[in-house]
Amino acid sequence: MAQILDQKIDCIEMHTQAGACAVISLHGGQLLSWKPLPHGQEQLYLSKTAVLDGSSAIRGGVPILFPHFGMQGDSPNHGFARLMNWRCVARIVDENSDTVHLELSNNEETKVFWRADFNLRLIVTLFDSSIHMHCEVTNTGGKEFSFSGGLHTYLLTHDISKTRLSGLHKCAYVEAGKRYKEEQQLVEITGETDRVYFTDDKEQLLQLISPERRILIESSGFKQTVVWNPWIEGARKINDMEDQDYLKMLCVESVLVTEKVCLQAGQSWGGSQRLKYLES
Ligand code: TA6
Repeated sequence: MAQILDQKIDCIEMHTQAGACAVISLHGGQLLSWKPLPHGQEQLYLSKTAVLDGSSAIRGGVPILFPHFGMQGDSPNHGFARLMNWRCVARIVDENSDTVHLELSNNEETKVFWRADFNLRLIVTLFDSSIHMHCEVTNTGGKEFSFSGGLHTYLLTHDISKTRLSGLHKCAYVEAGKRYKEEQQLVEITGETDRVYFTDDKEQLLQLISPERRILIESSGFKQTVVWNPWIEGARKINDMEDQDYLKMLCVESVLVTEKVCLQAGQSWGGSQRLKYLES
């Protein structure tokens, strides 16, 4: 277990034998860094002003949103999972990969926000040029419950004006309460963007394309993909993000937003996101 950046949060450093690495924080069960081969360059945005002392959600990496996406009653925005301490329950290292299993289950702190008995397991597997994040939710109590949420992945880019997202052409989306169909083959981000794409029945994979590289984004189980960039005005309003950082990030989130998943006692659900590094 390592402490990063002289901060108070405990992190697990992951490695493959060939040299890919990743860092995952127990606070929030949150991937903070991913450096795939062949170049070992950082692929995730993590704000320089992110709060890394465990007192709030961490701005960047891959926050886990659970048990709801966005606001719900008095519960924190995007749920409490990204505010809680998770535990590491397994570590499996082999010649090609490094896998960490983290868990969060109901406790006195979660009961303040949500009465359900649950277990949320995050399995992160690091390969040389890809990383796989799998979430498994189990109803461990006697009553059914419903949840939403997902993986709020912050991808790093050197210049948003030269960054494109492929794989969304003709896909229906909702933004600011209105429905649209994506007209662009390659989606450009030219202003504040906060869209829920209905990617469930799409066969094509998404790709973040930038001059320095491409990232393949593959989801399963999650019915929607949120694409978010706050742009300059939005970034100014976010305390833990520098004003110009909207130029360096794009969130491509594998999520459940519009419908909740209902689990009966004893039932489980799984969803995953896989990121793969490709040369441009
Ligand atoms: O997923 C997009 C979004 O819901 C945006 O509307 C934006 O507010 C963002 O998440 C960040 O939320 P946060 O609570 O982390 O500031």
